[in-house]
Amino acid sequence: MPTEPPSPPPKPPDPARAPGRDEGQGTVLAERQEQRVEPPKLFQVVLLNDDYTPMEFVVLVLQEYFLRDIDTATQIMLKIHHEGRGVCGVYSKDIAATKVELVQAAAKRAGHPLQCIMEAA
Ligand code: TYC
Repeated sequence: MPTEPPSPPPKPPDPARAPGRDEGQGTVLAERQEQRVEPPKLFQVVLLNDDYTPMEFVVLVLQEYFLRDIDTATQIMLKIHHEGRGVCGVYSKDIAATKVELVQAAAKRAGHPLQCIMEAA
């Protein structure tokens, strides 16, 4: 009984046909892919007014966590006191979230009800 000839081994991929390679005619094709990089979304960190947190503590928070000088910190604190809320700074998402956590932790440690939130700028 005749035996079947062994089947040929599978062919390796032809490197000349891979994208961007020499197509066998001395031409190299470069694939141009449009890349769009969106600018990072920004978030504002906002302090809310309350009736109990001392003004001095809010000014200290603005100096320590938002790097405001004492005059600017005082102006921001007074704006919050009169208008109910005020923007402390604008940051990328991670930095804003970290500032909110640090301020909330500092307020809790000091026993003040100060509220700090972040929102899309
Ligand atoms: N309203 C507070 C007071 O009269 C002061 C205050 C200002 C509290 C800003 C919070 O985010 C705040 N002691």
